[in-house]
Amino acid sequence: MIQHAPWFEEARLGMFVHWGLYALPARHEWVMNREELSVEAYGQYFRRFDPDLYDPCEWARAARYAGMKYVVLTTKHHDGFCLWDSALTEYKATNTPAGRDLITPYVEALRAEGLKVGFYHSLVDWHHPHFTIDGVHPQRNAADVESMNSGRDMARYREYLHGQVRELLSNYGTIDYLFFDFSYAGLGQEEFWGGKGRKDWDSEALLAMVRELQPGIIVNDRLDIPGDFITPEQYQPAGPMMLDGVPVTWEACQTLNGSWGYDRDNLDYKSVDMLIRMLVDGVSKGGNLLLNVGPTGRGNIDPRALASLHGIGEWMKLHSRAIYGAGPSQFTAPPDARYTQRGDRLYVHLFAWPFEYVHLPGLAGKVEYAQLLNDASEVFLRELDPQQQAMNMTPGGQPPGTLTIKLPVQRPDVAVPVLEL
Ligand code: H79
Repeated sequence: MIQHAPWFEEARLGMFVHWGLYALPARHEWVMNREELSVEAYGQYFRRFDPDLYDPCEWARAARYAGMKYVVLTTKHHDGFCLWDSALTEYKATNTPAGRDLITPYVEALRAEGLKVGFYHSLVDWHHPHFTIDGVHPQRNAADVESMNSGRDMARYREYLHGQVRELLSNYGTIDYLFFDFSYAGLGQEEFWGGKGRKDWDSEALLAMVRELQPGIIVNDRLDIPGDFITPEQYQPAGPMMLDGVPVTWEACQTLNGSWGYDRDNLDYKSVDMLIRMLVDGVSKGGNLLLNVGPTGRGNIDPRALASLHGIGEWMKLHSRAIYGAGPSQFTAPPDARYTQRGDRLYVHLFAWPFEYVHLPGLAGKVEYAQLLNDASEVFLRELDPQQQAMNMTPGGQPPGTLTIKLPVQRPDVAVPVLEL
């Protein structure tokens, strides 16, 4: 647990929002880099950024309906475009057709819905004139890279980075959460592609400033120095995450369809069932899920993403007490199931629906009462006759200490049925 922010692990589910100029090309937030668009070419989106449907109250309501407890918005992504009225750049929403600071209404909307306020801020900046270009591109040589970097001075970018973070943490009241993205020193092959890290950002000083401005804030782990929690990106860890043998606070960030920014033609949507299984899997291993939406260039969340959030909300309405404040259990779940535990309540999340019986190793004699969580209907704990078990007449062959629970034939019509013991 993060000592100064117990709310975080209690929350378990948050919403990531990737929103910026890349919503207009609508083909992944790395489009500037992937298609090697110059700052000039990318400028067409700056001149046309006109989010007439931007209503962060709607975002906040959608997040709350889905059972999310906090929201994290890209104040600036790698393209360098700023959603707030920074005094340190002209490359900001204020100077687009949007014509205003977009962060103020965002923080106000979250607070009005009782959600914790999170900022994402990119360390990488493809727009700033002093951010040095990394590495040797397959089509470039070292001399080209050096000439492209002539006149670039990372010290000046560093000053800009610190100044902008100071603005964000000074001008918008209490900020609960900060996600820096990202350091890529130490990934290997630095001699090939560079690799920026703590020296480039002056991470120690940056983090000290963050904590001084916002003593209650929690900060992720991508400054290339330790933070408050670690952030697996687009994968589910195999078990509780550990550092030097000690469990650490972690939060997986995941996309709906493989892209963070709005990606019109990407139809690789995860089903609601899969998203809920990912949430449950994470909580059973002690982690949070930060689930991303990428609003459109008009500022609304598109119907496909809204449908996912809605489906999650339907499930959370009935099952959130198996999620909020829950974590791993000391007991081992049977195949195709996950356990989450809160106090003396054990929750059995059934990813598959077996015929009649589910067998829970090691739980015999430990459970007083069991019910389906979705409708509080009792399910019977079954005593197995050892003689019949030996003859395979009962759903037996289970090792001693196994608790058997009798399930209805009809699987409850919810994404993931849960037993509460
Ligand atoms: O904002 C979302 C993504 O855009 C951003 N993080 C999430 C939250 C992100 N995308 N990719 N990454 C972070 C990691 C990218 C790593 C690579 Fe590379 C980019 C591998 C190859 C190009 C940088 C350069 C690291 C290695 C070489």
